[in-house]
Amino acid sequence: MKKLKFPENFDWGTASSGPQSEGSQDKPHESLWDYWYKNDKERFYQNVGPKITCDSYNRYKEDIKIMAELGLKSFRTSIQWTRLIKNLETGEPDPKAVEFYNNYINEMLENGIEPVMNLFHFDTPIELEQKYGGFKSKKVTELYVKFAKTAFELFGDRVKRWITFNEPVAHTKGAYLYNFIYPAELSTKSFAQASYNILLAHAGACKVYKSLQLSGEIGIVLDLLPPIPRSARSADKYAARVADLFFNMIFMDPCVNGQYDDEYLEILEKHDCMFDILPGEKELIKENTVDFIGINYYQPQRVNAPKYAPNVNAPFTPNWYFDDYEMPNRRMNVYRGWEIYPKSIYDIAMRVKNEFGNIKWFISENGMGVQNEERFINKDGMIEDDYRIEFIKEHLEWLHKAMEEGSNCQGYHLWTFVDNWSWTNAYKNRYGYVSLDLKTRNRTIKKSGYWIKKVIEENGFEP
Ligand code: BGP
Repeated sequence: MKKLKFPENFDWGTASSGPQSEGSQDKPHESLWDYWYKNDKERFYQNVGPKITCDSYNRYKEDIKIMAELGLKSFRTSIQWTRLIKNLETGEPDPKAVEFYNNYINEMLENGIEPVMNLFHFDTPIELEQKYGGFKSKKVTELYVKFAKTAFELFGDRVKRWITFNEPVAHTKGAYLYNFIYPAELSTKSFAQASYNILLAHAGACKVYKSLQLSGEIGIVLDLLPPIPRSARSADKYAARVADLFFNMIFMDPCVNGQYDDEYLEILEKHDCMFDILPGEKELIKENTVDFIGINYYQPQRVNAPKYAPNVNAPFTPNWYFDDYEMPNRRMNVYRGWEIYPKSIYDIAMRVKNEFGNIKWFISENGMGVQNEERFINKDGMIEDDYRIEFIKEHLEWLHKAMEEGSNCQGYHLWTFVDNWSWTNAYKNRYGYVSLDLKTRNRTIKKSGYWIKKVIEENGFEP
């Protein structure tokens, strides 16, 4: 079979986040995760919290050495708001944190790894949740922009790719619709307001970044879960349309095109869930669209029209319009319980090309979570994760096809580098090119790590 070749400067990278990899040592503040864990351990897989994670706070040099050994070109992680900022009201930084992030970034650069820095990976400081109600309040939007400005001023001379938020809708969905992120308050109105305030925070950060005239780019990472209707029936298609408006276009439209789809706003109005807009905000959004998009893709969302009419006496939820549909015989990652459907990566890529002005973008997360991966350790102590190699290959094949057809994709970042701690799932699902020993925190390259090294060297692979 013909070898698939990628463009000359294709960005072969990998991604993690601060709260999932650094550990909480020396942080001046607690995030909502630190707090939630302390107060509700039962929610966390095997009751394990984010205190140590990969201990990259102390072991980042080892991580970067392995990245360089594998030939990876870039690494996305996040600067923790609760670490960098000492005074949350003024945005004044903590000197110890400044030193840590300076060292971390410099170490990447010295090893030829481009740092891609994200400013929010689901980790609001708990004080801001408790004092102001988190992103339901525009005060928190303002404080986020101060934090972003501090980060740009401190590290913007060396960081050339900035991300304002990771999967903002996963955050607001989890916090206000589906009960998996603190404060787990079920209210569509809060979902809509917090999502809007995050959009303002994002646009505000983009504005400040541009005003500083640093020579870099700024974007956002979105989890586009393409909703696939169960059938061609118009009711199922409409169900997919609404799921798309609420969970994809809610950020994609305003971040790239500068405005919402009116249909989303009409649905909110109809159910009395419209958010508060102040003068000047529409213009802020319009004038501060992104330079690029990062797209996280794991699995599609299959939907159909709801079977039953909604209970109109209960509070409105977007699920009045669609139900998740478990297609029989769909291909599953049996180790995680998620569907495997690589073609969606092609569909997303072509949609970006055809509907979003072919804006520059990259796969910022894609990967395969596996439970109890220790069972695949060979006699030399290496995890033989052939399933992961297969998974990556298939997704890259579809991505390559889209790029051949003109989609402006610049890179592929696997989630994740070293197996990390993942929210309430803790260490249940392992995703890395590199495994983490939970007793010693030692790192061992998996078979997929050696495989990607070869792919990067050859800038392609045989399908
Ligand atoms: C993405 C998040 C990551 C990571 C990943 C895997 O949505 O951006 O932070 O957690 O999902 O999730 P899980 O460990 O729950 O399988």
